[in-house]
Amino acid sequence: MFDALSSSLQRVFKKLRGYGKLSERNVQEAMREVRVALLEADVHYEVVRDFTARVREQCMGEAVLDSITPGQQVVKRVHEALVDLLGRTRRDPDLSVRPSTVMLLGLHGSGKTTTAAKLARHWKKGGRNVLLVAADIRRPAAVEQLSILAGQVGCEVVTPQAGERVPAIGRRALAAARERAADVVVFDTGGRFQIDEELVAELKDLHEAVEPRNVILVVDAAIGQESVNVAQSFHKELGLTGIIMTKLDGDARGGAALSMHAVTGCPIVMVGVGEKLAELEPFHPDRMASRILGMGDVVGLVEKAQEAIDLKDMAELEKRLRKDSFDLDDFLKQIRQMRKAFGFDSLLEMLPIGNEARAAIRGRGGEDMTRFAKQAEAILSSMTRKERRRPKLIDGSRRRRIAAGSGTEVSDVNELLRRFDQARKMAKRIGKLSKRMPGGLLP
Ligand SMILES: Nc1nc2c(ncn2[C@@H]2O[C@H](COP(=O)(O)OP(=O)(O)OP(=O)(O)O)[C@@H](O)[C@H]2O)c(=O)[nH]1
Ligand SMILES: [Mg+2]
Repeated sequence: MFDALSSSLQRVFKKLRGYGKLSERNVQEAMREVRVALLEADVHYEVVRDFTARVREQCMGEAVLDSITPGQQVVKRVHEALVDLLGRTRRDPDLSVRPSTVMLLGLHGSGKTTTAAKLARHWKKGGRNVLLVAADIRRPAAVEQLSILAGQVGCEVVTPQAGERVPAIGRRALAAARERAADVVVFDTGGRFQIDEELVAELKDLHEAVEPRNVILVVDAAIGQESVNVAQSFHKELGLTGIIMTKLDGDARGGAALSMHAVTGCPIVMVGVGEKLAELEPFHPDRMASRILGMGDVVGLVEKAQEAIDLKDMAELEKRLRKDSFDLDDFLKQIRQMRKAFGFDSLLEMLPIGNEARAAIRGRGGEDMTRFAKQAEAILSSMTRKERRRPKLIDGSRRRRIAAGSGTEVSDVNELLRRFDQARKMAKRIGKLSKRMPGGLLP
């Protein structure tokens, strides 16, 4: 979503890094370009004005202009300002009491019902007992939709009884939550095309009945600047504790996400990045800023791997890494898991390789990756077990035999072995990183 912004900012920085020394004029010019980039990304103009003023002021001092790496220093200031803009620190919904209540609200189609199920899945994975509540009484289909999603997630759902009003459902749900010792209760509410009195009154009624600990606005990033106005109005009426932006996977320009915190003062707690129930991510201002500046999100990558990769295999892998006995069998397993674990795109997004390299890889296509994985499986299966265990054995004649056996060329076998070498080095680095992280890579 931040692709265009990301590319323009990286162009500005590339130019800056090119100068051995920066003049005030260079900084002025760069800030003008940053300003245009942000405005084009649809960031609120007042937010843009404050942002560039702050960075310009910080960059004019000796600390930046006279440093040996002035370009880097400017990037650092922009990064810091972006992190602040996005809310500085990660803020989780408050789940400190039992049951903790979470009321979701928002306009029609913003993604409330989907997000309710996504949150349930997310918290359930974290070991919490979650209860979903269908407090959208206007549309019977809405209750049905939430029930189906609850079924997929495997959690219970409270649905309205005939003639029951929203506050009554709320109270009944709270009683059910206590009875079932639920840790979290998520209320899905009805939406409207616009904020109107009736909607606000209904939401306030529910608010009064259940006194939710978390009041979270679900807002569609695709509606751009308008989403910031929506957030302001709901905040005024109901006092939001957090915001979830959905459809960040779409082609919205991202300005709304960048303006949201600055304008409303509310933290973005999570973001929706797709229709599937797993496509919800915690929002980390610093990581998001790094992504925007093309620095990638290595921590996010490791976390994603953690979630997707079979823990037993992972423990085994860590052991083998320590003994430095990572072999082609492990590689095959890794290829299969990687393919299963991440979509090619989300993996690419997180790699710290800059937009140009990313576009180049994309140009060659995700098919390349899939084709590689398939071919790799064929080549690896044509090896003997001994060869997979001890790749060093694979000399010229064995390579020819393997190529013939898998219907590939010797150059393909060479390429695979080269990639294996890379993967082994990468795995070793991740192994080291995991040792530095408290508790290792494993939760
Ligand atoms: N691409 C994408 N689609 C999403 C995301 N979140 C929700 N959607 C889709 O948006 C549409 C509307 O989602 P719902 O969850 O039904 O929205 P709602 O706010 O409950 O709508 P109402 O109950 O009618 O007010 C569905 O087609 C969802 O699949 C997201 O993060 N990315
Ligand atoms: Mg709904």
